[in-house]
Amino acid sequence: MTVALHELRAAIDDELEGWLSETLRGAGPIADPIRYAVLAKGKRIRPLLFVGAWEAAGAAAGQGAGNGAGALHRVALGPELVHTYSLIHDDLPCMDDDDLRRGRPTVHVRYGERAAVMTGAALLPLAIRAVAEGAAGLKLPDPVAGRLIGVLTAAAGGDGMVGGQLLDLLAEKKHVGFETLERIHLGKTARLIAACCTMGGVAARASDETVGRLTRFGIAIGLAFQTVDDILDVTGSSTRMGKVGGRDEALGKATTPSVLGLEGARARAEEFGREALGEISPLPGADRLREIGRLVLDRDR
Ligand code: GRG
Repeated sequence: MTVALHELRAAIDDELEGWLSETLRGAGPIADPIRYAVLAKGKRIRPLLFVGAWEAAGAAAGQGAGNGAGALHRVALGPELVHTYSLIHDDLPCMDDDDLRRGRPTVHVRYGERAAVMTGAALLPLAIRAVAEGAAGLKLPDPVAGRLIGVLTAAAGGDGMVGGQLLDLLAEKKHVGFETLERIHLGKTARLIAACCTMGGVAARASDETVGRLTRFGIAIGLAFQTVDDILDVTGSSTRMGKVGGRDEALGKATTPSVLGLEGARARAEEFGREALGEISPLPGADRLREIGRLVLDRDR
């Protein structure tokens, strides 16, 4: 039986809470800022995409259901932990210098800069551990577990999220064209989002054809996600978003509205959305993934 999206999100939150309590036992003072950052109210889009992609790949009836659901959700923690690390580092004074995140003071404001750097660093190995443990729980063969970790780490690294973030910083206060902007968005945001979708297909042992569709869906929905994020930074409510709006303009960031205007950005987000949904239209189990895709496009936080 498939559960509603809010129930799935609650199950992922439960897994996060339970797994961190168990894993951080004996970790000492780093446990507090880790829990503070991870258990704050994130939307959990990335773990939801992982589970949605796994269902779309046709695995819902078999592996991972019942007793295996915990293991599936544990794999889903991997991308969420990488993402949370990126938010902590992105908020640092030497990066975007933000004070508010997920409706609370940022980790460096609450615990100090040194603790924030170390909290982010601690989340990366935790992410790999979650994927490895989840894959073992799902009884996936070692090469499949290795592939899951490979997809996640490639997306997080120098030609993915970290590389995209550097391009983003280098583009500050410069005039950039749409192609450069798309490279930045692909690296800093879409690669990790796409990795969640690829990982769902890989964990479900889907065909290359299906995994390819899920990856292309993930890239397009990831580009839509960042475009909507740029729009919300201009039009959104800081209270609703849990972070301060208007920061992109203050920092002189290259964004879709700054390059294409607000209307152009909205049209671009819809175009990416259509492209994404088209990729998964032949997959019979893709209802959940479509629902998450629409959530990405229609979100207000
Ligand atoms: C400092 C070594 C080092 C690396 C930096 C900071 C970083 C790596 C990458 C930053 C990538 C980044 C923050 C991209 C923005 C992606 C984005 C729009 C995040 C917001 O995601 P949501 O809305 O957040 O899903 P919640 O809080 O809901 O989880």
